[in-house]
Amino acid sequence: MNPKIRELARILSKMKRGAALTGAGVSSESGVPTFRGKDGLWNKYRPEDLATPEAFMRNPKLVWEWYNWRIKLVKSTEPNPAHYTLKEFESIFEEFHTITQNVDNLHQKAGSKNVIELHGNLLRARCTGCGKIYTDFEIREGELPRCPECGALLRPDVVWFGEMLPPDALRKSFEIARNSEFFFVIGTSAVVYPAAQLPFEAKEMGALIIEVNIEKTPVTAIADFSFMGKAGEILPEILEELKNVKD
Ligand code: BJW
Ligand code: ZN
Repeated sequence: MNPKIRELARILSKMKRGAALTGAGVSSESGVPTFRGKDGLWNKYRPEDLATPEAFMRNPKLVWEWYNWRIKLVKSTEPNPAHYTLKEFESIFEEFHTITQNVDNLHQKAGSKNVIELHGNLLRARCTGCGKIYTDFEIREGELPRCPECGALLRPDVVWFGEMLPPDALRKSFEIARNSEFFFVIGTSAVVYPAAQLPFEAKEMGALIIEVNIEKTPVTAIADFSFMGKAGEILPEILEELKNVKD
């Protein structure tokens, strides 16, 4: 066992309140593509064409086609050991929240209850007219989905560049970051704001920062523990060691 993991587990075993900020890297072992990096979506597609309100107004068909592909893909995936570990953390610690930038629903599918979605969810659509949320919307080939209530176009219920994050989720996330004794930052490049501010906020309030990523990020410099490796491998090791220490 990695001695750093043992040391971390000893420290965590005395703590009560914590959280994790997760990003696309947490789901990559489930087969969901990340955004940045060699195999990332933004290496193949331009965010300006697909993930802004302007892109949607310009070409809703193109945007929906891309989202349909991603919705199908995500529906065919399953949570991995990283998601399941975070679910376990909810019963190991007195208070534990998963603040996610992911839109793939995999934390919920793994059974996590305290999930805060900062960038929305692919499995929901929202009416651009009346704002109604739909969880079972059907998209027919070559047709744009419309609101059964008001007839306006539906859009994916996700947060695009230049859009505000859901205010309640954002407020709650900052509150959690400021009140956490420990704060995990897992599988995120930590470059998209305001989510990327959360680890710095937690650090400023004295939280222990634990990063799990296959490469360095802007958070690495402030991390008390930095594990360079796959989330689906490192997190279960931390969980196992935590259980050993607690016994
Ligand atoms: C592993 C692993 C394994 C891999 N184990 N690790 C200049 C111009 C315009 C705007 C801005 C600007 N400067 C700042 C802004 C604001 C902008 C922003 O931050 N831009 C930066 C990119 C510069 N932010 C916004 O616009 C936000 N809104 C906002 O700020 O509102 C106020 C405002 C309004 C108007 C103007 C200015 C401000 C909204 C951001 C919305 C982000 N939306 C997306 C798409 C969601 C919908 C969808 O999925 O289609 O969210 S973009 C994309 O990035 C997605 C992600 O949630 C987000 C973060 O990405 P994430 O999760 O970190 O993924 P990656 O791929 O970047 O990283 C993966 C990591 O995993 C890597 O580090 C790997 O190493 C690692 N990894 N495998 C462990 N197995
Ligand atoms: Zn409507």
